[in-house]
Amino acid sequence: MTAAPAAVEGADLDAYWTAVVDADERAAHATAAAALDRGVPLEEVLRGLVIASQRRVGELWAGNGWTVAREHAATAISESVVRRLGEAVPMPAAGPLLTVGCVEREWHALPALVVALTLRAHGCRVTYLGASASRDHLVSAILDTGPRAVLLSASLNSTLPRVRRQVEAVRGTGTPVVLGGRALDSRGVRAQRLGATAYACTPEDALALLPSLPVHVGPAGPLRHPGAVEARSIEAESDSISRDVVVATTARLGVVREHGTTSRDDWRVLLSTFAPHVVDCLAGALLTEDPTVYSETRDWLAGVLSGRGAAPAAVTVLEEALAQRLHDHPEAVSLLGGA
Ligand code: B12
Repeated sequence: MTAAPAAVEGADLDAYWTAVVDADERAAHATAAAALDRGVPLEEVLRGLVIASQRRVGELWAGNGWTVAREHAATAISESVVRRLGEAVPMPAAGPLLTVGCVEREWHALPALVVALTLRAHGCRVTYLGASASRDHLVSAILDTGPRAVLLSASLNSTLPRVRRQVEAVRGTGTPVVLGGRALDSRGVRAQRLGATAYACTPEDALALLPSLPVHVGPAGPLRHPGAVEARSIEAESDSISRDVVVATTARLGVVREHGTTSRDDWRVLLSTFAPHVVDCLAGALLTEDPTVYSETRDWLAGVLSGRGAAPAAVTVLEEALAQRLHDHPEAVSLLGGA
């Protein structure tokens, strides 16, 4: 009988978390390296330390326990740990060539980095494009290297309309495209509606489905349902819609912002900052015909704002302002009414 591989223990996570909180990159890396030396597989180290600690980071920020600056600092520690662990994983000389990246305006690079490193550790040659790869950049990378498949990571529901454009661009080169990340649902329905060749929940799942991917794919079929037409119009006007909605919402809530004195973590600042995210999520819901793309975001925003002292009605007021601004978009109005 072969012994089960060693696992990450509670003490490892405690030590890793303390290092992240103290912004001690050396101690964080030493904890991860010690677990590897004990025989814990790389994927388990990534899952048990990096992903587990990033989950805590997210909860602390959402609950107003941490500022965005602390969230950034903690992520920078884990990102650097993952890069250093990656230095010990050589690029294989053979094996399928894959391109891994994030869609435009997606700054959650760490999930894609974890995916890239896990695939490399399993014998794939990986080109990692990092955060927010433009369509031109992505297409040039594909044409330069001719990968077996492109794997795109999407953490934000608001990136789904841009995911669609990247899927179109990748499929335009004939290359299969696999989607993954928190913006997709676990059954892969959103990915399928966006025209992806496949959806994978984890890098291991992606690895398992690689052999079944077609070698060549045709262009993505057009999305012509009424929601898709509205989604494109909302996307085109996203900035002005967001601005109008913030003006209407703050007027109705009687919000006064003192310029230069309000912190970027204040709920009034966040309301303005996140309005474009909400608008793009609405477009994503219409495009994928999945209202939960929007309702998840609405619920998330309600939690974030109420944890920072906003009036309980703030999100309802924002939603009403959005419905009013989009009065000539019946699918959007209906989705907002039923969400
Ligand atoms: C750190 C972080 C940030 C950092 C990112 C910095 C960086 N360099 O990455 C900063 C501060 C910039 C940030 C900003 C924002 N963030 Co943020 N962020 C996070 C946080 C806390 C951790 C992300 C992370 O590193 N995860 C670790 C990775 C490794 O885990 P993972 O995502 O689970 O990835 C695994 C799988 O999903 C899968 N996978 C992922 N991609 C792919 C791709 C393929 C092809 C495959 C096969 C698999 C796969 O494999 C991975 C390994 O198993 C998450 C919460 C969380 N728990 O993840 C929120 C989170 C992603 N952020 C969120 C939001 C809303 C935002 C902001 C809009 C608001 C904000 N918080 O300031 C902005 C938007 C910025 C932008 N335009 O991109 C939401 C997204 C909700 C949604 N679905 O829309 C989350 C989920 C938090 C939450 N619950 O509200 N964020």
